[in-house]
Amino acid sequence: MKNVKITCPLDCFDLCQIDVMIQDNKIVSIKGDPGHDLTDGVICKKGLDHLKRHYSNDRLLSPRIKTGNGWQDISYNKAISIFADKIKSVESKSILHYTDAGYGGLSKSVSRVFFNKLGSISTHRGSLCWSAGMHALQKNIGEIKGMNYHEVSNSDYIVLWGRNVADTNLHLFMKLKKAKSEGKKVIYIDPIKTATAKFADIYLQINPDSDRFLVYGILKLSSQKIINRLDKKSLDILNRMNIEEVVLKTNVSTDKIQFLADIFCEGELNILSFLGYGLQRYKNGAETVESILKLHYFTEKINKKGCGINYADNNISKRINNPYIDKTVENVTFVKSKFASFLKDNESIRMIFIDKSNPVTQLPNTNEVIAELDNVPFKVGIDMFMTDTMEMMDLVFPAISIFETEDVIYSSMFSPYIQYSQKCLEPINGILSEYDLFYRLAEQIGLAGYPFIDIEDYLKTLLDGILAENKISYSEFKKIGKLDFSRDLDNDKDEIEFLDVTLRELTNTEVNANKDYNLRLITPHSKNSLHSQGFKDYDGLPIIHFNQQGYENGELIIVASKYGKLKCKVKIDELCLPDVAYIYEGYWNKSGIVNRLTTDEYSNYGDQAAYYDTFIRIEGKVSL
Ligand SMILES: Nc1nc2c(c(=O)[nH]1)N[C@H]1C(S)=C(S)[C@@H](COP(=O)(O)OP(=O)(O)OC[C@H]3O[C@@H](n4cnc5c(=O)[nH]c(N)nc54)[C@H](O)[C@@H]3O)O[C@H]1N2
Ligand SMILES: Nc1nc2c(c(=O)[nH]1)N[C@H]1C(S)=C(S)[C@@H](COP(=O)(O)OP(=O)(O)OC[C@H]3O[C@@H](n4cnc5c(=O)[nH]c(N)nc54)[C@H](O)[C@@H]3O)O[C@H]1N2
Ligand code: SF4
Ligand SMILES: [Mo]
Repeated sequence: MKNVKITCPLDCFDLCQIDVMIQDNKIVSIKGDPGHDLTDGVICKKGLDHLKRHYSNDRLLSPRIKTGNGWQDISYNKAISIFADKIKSVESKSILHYTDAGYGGLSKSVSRVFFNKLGSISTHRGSLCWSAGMHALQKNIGEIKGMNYHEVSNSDYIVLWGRNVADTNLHLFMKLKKAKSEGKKVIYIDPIKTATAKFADIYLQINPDSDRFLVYGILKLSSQKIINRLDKKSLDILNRMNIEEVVLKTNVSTDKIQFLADIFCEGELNILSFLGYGLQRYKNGAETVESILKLHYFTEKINKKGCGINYADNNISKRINNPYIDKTVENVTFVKSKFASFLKDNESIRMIFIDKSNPVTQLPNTNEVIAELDNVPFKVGIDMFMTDTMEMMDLVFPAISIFETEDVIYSSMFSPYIQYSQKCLEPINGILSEYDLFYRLAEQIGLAGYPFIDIEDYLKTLLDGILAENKISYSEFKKIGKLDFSRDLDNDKDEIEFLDVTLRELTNTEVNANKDYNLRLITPHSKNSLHSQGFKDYDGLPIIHFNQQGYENGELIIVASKYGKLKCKVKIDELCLPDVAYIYEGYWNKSGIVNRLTTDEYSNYGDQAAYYDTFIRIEGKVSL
């Protein structure tokens, strides 16, 4: 029996290290590394599913091409020739590269290197995920800095602003369970009464997109010492607000706002805020994150033990330099959520390449995405499975699994580690890794400047700065398996400096703005699936949760937004706000893609998809 360590490559906060047991060239079992401080011997269902996905009968095992008679497997030689000929026949700007974080290892960054070497291409900017909040951090504190989880042990209160740790950040949840048993208090703020809400000591069922009003309410009810720190413009804004208005906007009572003001003003108490990303999937997302940063600034809950904010952290990513990407190449860019509009306005796009993502289910406004994607003459994708996106391609390449390559992985979301992931097995059926595929493609078209080096040299080069700083070699890094980049409060460089300390005038939420569509639709992330990946084998209807009179569990209804319609099964949630409904994101087309309903509008700052600014109505019941 051989024991190998890999890292979970999913787009998750936690970056678990996983022990893989191998016998006779077959993986027998996997489990969370008990010696890893964050993983602590536990991995979630999504992590355990890596094994099922690796050995799945549905896995793509060969390149395939769409023909008049459906899909046909073809050899790599043929598939690479077709791909290379197409690339050579079009101008680089008419190639669109669409990608996301479906796999987090550095080895698969070669697709970006490849397209960069082709010249100026078309690609997206902003994000479906976190970019409104990133904008707020960059603007207010000049860098993406996040307090590390070790500070939980020094804090008295932990405030979770829409960070649904029980479902999306399991290992912070485990740390908070321990913290609670030691007497620390957890406050959870979310419009939906999630599993985290049930776990918290104090739960505030806030109206969607209103956290920034809550923050201003807290500041308004703060002690004179805090008020004295505000400049005139900020004070004027607070003076013009009244607390009844804040209560109405937020659904949080005056008593609770006063309680928050009291703890934030109490000098002796240490408070840590963990911000989720659901909170900023609004047009006003950046303003919300900014307001929470400023709350910590004014109340001085920052730059000391047990205090601070965790949203994301670039301590590792800023140290990774890919010398093979020429940053002077200027691409044609569009806001990611506006993918379909860009295609509509740019008939010059002749070819699209999609990797590490499933835009047909994950981009907003699916109906337009499908219609516009359909018009692109040649489409190529790479995935482990025939997803709804891969079904729309003309040429598909299989992807290897995490067990089939060595890699280096980090997550800028939460885990402070960068980790080495060992190769466990040779790829099934001799399929090519993305690393080898792009190497061969680059060879075939004679791509100047492409790094024709082996994978180990590529990874080593990307880690140059990190290895030098830690005074270790790549082989030593492989042996240690991980390096820790936790922010350190004793290090001046890790202190947070505020660049802008004036409160801004707040923009109203869109609540009830749209009378034709009376329910706001939130589409959060589900516990057992990483986006669409865990819904592969689910073929029931999507489930809609709400608390509306006249409906019963299990009934089927049609819901509509101005973007499309969806057939759903009802699940009554008696704790749901009256004007809110929620459907988890990630369902495949065979069930019904929730993004058929969502808006493709984006945040005022940061180009973030404003998914949760979607409004729907119930069009009627349908029979089973
Ligand atoms: N199991 C699982 N884990 C995941 C993922 C997954 O798909 N599945 N995805 C990963 C990725 S890519 C991401 S981006 C993260 C996302 O991690 P989270 O941010 O934790 O997840 P979301 O589901 O986007 O939103 C969290 C909560 O925000 C709430 N919310 C919505 N609007 C507001 C608001 O205005 N104010 C407040 N206070 N709360 C609000 C939602 O109701 C939801 O419960 O999770 C990562 N982890
Ligand atoms: N309505 C709604 N929509 C949302 C969100 C929401 O809150 N609401 N959240 C958004 C967020 S936060 C995010 S981050 C995006 C995520 O959007 P995506 O990243 O597009 O979502 P996934 O479904 O995880 O798709 C990843 C794909 O990569 C494939 N894959 C896995 N390993 C590899 C590999 O090694 N190589 C290649 N080439 N492919 C691989 C998987 O099989 C899967 O099909 O979704 C967004 N969509
Ligand atoms: S999905 Fe997240 S919590 Fe689950 S095993 Fe992977 S890194 Fe760990
Ligand atoms: Mo995300």
